[in-house]
Amino acid sequence: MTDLVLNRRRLLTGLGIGTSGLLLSGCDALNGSEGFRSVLTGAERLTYGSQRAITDRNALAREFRPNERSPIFRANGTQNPDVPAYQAAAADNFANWQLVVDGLVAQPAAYGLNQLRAMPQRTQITRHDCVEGWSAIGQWTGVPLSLLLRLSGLSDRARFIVFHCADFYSGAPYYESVDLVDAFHPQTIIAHRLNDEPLPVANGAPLRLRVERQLGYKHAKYLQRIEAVASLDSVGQGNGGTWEDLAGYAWYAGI
Ligand SMILES: Nc1nc2c(c(=O)[nH]1)N[C@H]1C(S)=C(S)[C@@H](COP(=O)(O)O)O[C@H]1N2
Ligand SMILES: [Mo]
Repeated sequence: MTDLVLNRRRLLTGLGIGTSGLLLSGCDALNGSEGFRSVLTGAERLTYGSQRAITDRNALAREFRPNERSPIFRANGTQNPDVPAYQAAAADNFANWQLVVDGLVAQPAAYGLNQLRAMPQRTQITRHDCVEGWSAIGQWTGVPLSLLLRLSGLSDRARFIVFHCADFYSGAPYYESVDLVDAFHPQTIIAHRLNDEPLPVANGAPLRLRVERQLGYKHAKYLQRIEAVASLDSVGQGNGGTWEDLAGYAWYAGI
């Protein structure tokens, strides 16, 4: 079982904060050399180009004020999974619900809701856009997915994160997936609260993904398992998600 203590040093190391100071030392001495400066300028141009490509995907989705929230956050797709194990868990107020993190990680883990609630949280008020032509603004609170992936030690062979849900569509469990840019995006959270209340069953209780730069169908509800994989080929029918498999929806549904 994973060591759940959020040891400060481990967190900082995991977040890559510990070593950044090193980058600044020695610059002044080297700046005097013409050769070095032109190398630096070229490198800067390269970095700027790739930086822009990355920054676009990392840009934050717009966040709203509390008074801009929709009076009712509409529910769509499955609104109460017709699955005995889920119904039993709901009757028990999800007291024994477990979120598994496994696949290409050093330390697979399973977290109960209390453990997730005790971790660092992020709250954001965002607009959800469904392809069926409706939107709603809601306030979501949850654990950054990046934190869970770092706690489990994501392998450098991992390329995608798959979300496995408790409900079924056409005989198969609902699932979705994102790449690592979205997995580590600061607004990508495993949400357990909507508008300051525990997540309602209709909206994905007890846990659902928020991936704010993408359309509604990517926001997997009723989360049971988060799996790191190198390829999506052997997951579901191989297109990265339930609606991608069943209806040819785009896997990357950026907004
Ligand atoms: N497990 C699961 N996740 C799901 C769905 C679903 O049917 N099952 N529907 C998707 C679609 S199409 C949308 S628009 C949103 C709806 O989220 P909401 O019910 O909170 O509005 O959940 C998405 N995630
Ligand atoms: Mo949707």
